[in-house]
Amino acid sequence: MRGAAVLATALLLCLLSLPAHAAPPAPAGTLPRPDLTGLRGVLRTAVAQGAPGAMARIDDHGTVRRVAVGVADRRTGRALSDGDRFRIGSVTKTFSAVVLMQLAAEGRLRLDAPVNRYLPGLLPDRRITVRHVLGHRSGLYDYANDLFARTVPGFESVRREVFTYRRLVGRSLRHPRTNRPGAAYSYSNTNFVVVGMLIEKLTGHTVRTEFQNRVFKPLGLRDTFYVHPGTRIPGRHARGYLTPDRVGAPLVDATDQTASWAQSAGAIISSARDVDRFLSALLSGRLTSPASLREMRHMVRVDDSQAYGLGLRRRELSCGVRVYGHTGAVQGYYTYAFATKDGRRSLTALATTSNNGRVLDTMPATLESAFCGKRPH
Ligand code: HEL
Repeated sequence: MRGAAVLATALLLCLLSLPAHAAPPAPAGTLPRPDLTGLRGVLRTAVAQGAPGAMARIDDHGTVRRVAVGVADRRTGRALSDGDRFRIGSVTKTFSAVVLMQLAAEGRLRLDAPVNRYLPGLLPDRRITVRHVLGHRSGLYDYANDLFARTVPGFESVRREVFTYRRLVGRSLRHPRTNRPGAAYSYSNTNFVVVGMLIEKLTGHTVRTEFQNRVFKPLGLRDTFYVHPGTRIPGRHARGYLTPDRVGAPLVDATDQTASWAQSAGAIISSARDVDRFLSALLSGRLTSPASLREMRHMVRVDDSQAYGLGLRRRELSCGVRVYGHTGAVQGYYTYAFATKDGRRSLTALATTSNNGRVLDTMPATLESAFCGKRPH
């Protein structure tokens, strides 16, 4: 009797700790069908709010669903297609995390060792571990806050710049740490610049080589590139448009840039097909050992509906489905890329503008349409 009461209390506590708007996690195998009409409506809204184009691709147990609205290029008026390549911004962080987790599984580094063991003297605090940087819990200040305090001048000042990793870390270290190592989640590009440095130090190769050999080639990602410090997107691609801070100012075509400010934190170019394939491979265990995937999916709560693992976000949807992936914002492009826990349904959605608050607020609804199968309100 007493056992049952304890169990009931535990269950109640567990339910109370769920986000206010979310249903309990949905049991496996009950995923609703995607709502393509709803998805098209969300993308149309993003275009009405100022994105020149918006598109999404769902890969669902081998069935592909595609929706695209608006243009890929405002000058030529070419229609956007789900096959267009684009800059995926911080979805790159999941690729970088995969490479580092592979190196950890090969015994080349320990997640709980100090970063400075592998990069002597880099960080001012020896307590910052590899796990802290992968989970944004290092307290390293995000140098992007300073770079992009003013959106268009900030972008134009880095558009053709080539940064070394050390220079980016140096910019972060001008500021005090945001928290004690491990004490709190605080998102920072600096963490994934450190991840890039670790990859290069441990392998003796560039991150481009490691991405290619460990992820792009094995998965056959033929639309995926790490172009740094070149400025062009190869092949057919969507142009990306930055929204200036001044209301009514014309959009800035931000497609061509070195993305050197981002590198291993955000410089990959890809397509919806490839990103879906990547997430599906990762979550179904084809890129890391089962133990590494468990570590990546071990989450720290960010807010009511989100949590962060190691280079991996989790979103909890209104229907109780939990999805794993990342979001990305690089000048001109805003990406949502998530998949179910088993990787069998994945969604990549893109809006071809960034720094537009209304579009950014609209894009999460793509997840509801893709995984909850009902029209978003
Ligand atoms: S920000 C994010 C997203 N992440 C982070 C990273 C990435 N992208 C950046 O740090 C770029 C900053 C934005 C640049 C620019 C724009 O919107 O294009 N904004 C400004 O200049 C504002 N003054 C947490 C949203 C992520 O989803 O992980 O990607």
